Formats: sequence, C-alpha cells, structure tokens
Amino acid sequence: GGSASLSRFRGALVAAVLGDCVGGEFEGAEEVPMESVLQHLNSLDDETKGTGILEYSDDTAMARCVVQSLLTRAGFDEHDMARRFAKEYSASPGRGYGSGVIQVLKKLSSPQLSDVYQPARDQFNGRGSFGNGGAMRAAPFALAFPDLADVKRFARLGAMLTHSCSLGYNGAVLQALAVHLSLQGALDLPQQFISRLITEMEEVEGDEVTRNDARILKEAEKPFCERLHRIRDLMERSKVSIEEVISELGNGIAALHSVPTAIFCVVHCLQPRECLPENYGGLERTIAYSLALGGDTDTIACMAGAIAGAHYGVEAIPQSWIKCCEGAEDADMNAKRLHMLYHQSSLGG
Ligand code: R7I
Ligand code: MG
Ligand code: MG
Repeated sequence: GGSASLSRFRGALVAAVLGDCVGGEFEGAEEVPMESVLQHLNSLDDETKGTGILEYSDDTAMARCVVQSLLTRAGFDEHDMARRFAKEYSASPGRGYGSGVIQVLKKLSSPQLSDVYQPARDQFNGRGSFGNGGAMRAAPFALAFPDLADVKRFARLGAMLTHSCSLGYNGAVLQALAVHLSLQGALDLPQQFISRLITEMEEVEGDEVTRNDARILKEAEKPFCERLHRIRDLMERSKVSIEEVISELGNGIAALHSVPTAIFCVVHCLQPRECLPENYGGLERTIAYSLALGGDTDTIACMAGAIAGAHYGVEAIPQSWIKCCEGAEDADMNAKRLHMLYHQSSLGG
C-alpha cells in the first residue's frame, strides 16, 4: 500500500501482537537455536496439532491501554492513560510485567494521586527505570499522530508514566519514530532510514538530562545515536552472526539493549538470509530472526513486528499466525480506528 495506508496500520498493530505472543515461548532463554524457532512457528501453521491460543503479555496489555486511551480521548491524556494502565494491571496482574514497574502500576491506581508522573520518578532510587516497558508500547503513538513532533512528544510522555529515566523514554521515542518512518515507506531505502533516525535522535538526545543520565550509567554521550551508528556498521558487512548482534546491540530488558536490536532485525531481514527459510517473506523473517536472538524475545519481536508490519502491510502476515494469537483480531480493529483518527488529524484538527 501507499504511504500511511490502512494495510500498513493493520500490519503494524497486528504484527506487534504476534511478536509478543509468539516470542513469549523463548523469553529469557540464553540461546535459541533457529531450528527451535522454526519448529515453534511451523506448529502455528499446523491446526491439527491444536497449539491452542498463545496469550499476549504486558507488552500488548499496555499497548492496548495506549490505543484505547488515544482513541477515547482523541489524543493524549496522561490521566486517562495512567488510569487504564493501573486498571489493566489490577484486572490481570499475571501478564509478566517487569518486577519494578509493578510498584508504579499499584501507585497509579490511587485516587489521591495528583501528579501521575511521580510514581515513575520514584523508581530505582529516584533515577527512574531504563527498562524497555515504555518502548514496547510506543507504536500506537505513531499511528495516532501524523505530525513527527507530536509522535516524539507524546511517545515520550506516554513512556514517562512508568519510565522516567531518559534511557527508558528515549527508547520509546526511537521506537515510535521507527514506526512513523516505516509507515511512510522509508524502509524502501534502509540506509536513509537509519540516517533519518540518527538525525532525529541527535535532537532528542541533545538535552542536559540525557547527557547526565548517560554519564551516570557510563554510556556514550548520546546512547541511542551511538547504537544507531553500530547498526549502520553492521548493515555494511556482508555477514553478521547472531553472537555479534547480541554483543554489539544486546538482547536485554533495557530499552538501550532492545530497541536498536529490534530495528536491526527489521533492516537485516529486508532481504533473504541464509539462516532463514526461502519460502519466508520479510515479515516472517523478521519475527523468526528476532526470536533466534534469545533474551527479551517477546519485546524485541513485538517492537520489530510493529516496524516491519508498518512496512510490509497486513497481507504479509500469515493467517495461521494471526489465528493463534490472543488479541490479534482486536489489534486489527483498533488499527482501523487509529487510521481514521490519524487521517482526521492530518486534515488539521
Ligand atoms: O521496563 P519494564 O516495564 O519491563 C518490561 C519488560 C519486557 O521485557 C516485558 O515483556 C516484561 O517481561 O518486562 O519494567 P521495569 O521493572 O521498569 O524494568 C525492567 C527491569 O529492568 C527491572 O526489573 C530491572 O531489573 C531493570 N531496570 C533497572 N535495574 C537497575 N537500575 C530498569 N531500570 C533499572 C535501573 O535504573
Ligand atoms: Mg512481556
Ligand atoms: Mg519482554
């Protein structure tokens, strides 16, 4: 489809859910042989096996809150979004939330709370979380706001409800930017796609707070920019092993060790790869490759899924995969609603 087409919106939201549901199988595994990944993915095709439904985790649970809030309020409303996070957590606390964020979600349910950003600021001795929980639910911001400045601003604020460390919320901004650009067709020119992300993140990471956090955590001055440069270096090489990707970019629960990794999975899988089946299309390759990295597989596949889905469109997703994943049909419906909101706002509202 064309730029910002309905198919791209549906692809983004549905593939994010798929990544989460399918990736849950390997979350936390240190090494995941490609053979196990393909076996798992093949079992989804095989209805006679009765794989049953794969449940979504916190990644999708929180993304659904973001979507519902953006749709209901026709824009960003931090109080409404915070309330939805808290309500969702108390209704289904067993979705695999990060161990720190649970404290925030409990505090957010208090009716006396006036500053909804305060519980997040109290995390980790006042420094805030750098986990990828803000980034994992950032894609819907790119589907709600056509304007790049809005995507950056609201993805940051939406993440800050739980992640007040710049390495947490800047990861959410990067993920939303990647989905935003992918929706416009920017992945047709992958090198330029990365360059544009670097240009944007130069500005995002240019502030005093980011510099300070990076110094305290002993990271490069602009940590996400530095990782994007590493992606560019990896892209220039003819062969890259999974071990190298993990050591250069990471596969962990920190936003810095997972958002750039998800972006790499997408650009790396734009073309056929030796380690992946020939009959796989780009979206299938992206999901399979994300899982084979091990570590935080549900979240990396969820984020890579959103970016890849926005590029390839919903038609690239195997029906048999959609059928196995809890919440995939809902995501498809919500994508249609977001598509309407997006094109309403672009008329100037
Ligand atoms: O970021 P968050 O919502 O977790 C998301 C992850 C995804 O993989 C989901 O699929 C789910 O499995 O969890 O939750 P947080 O609790 O804010 O952060 C996740 C973890 O990162 C924490 O439990 C810590 O182990 C670590 N972490 C930190 N450790 C030390 N200092 C995050 N921030 C810090 C920190 O500042
Ligand atoms: Mg999860
Ligand atoms: Mg995870």
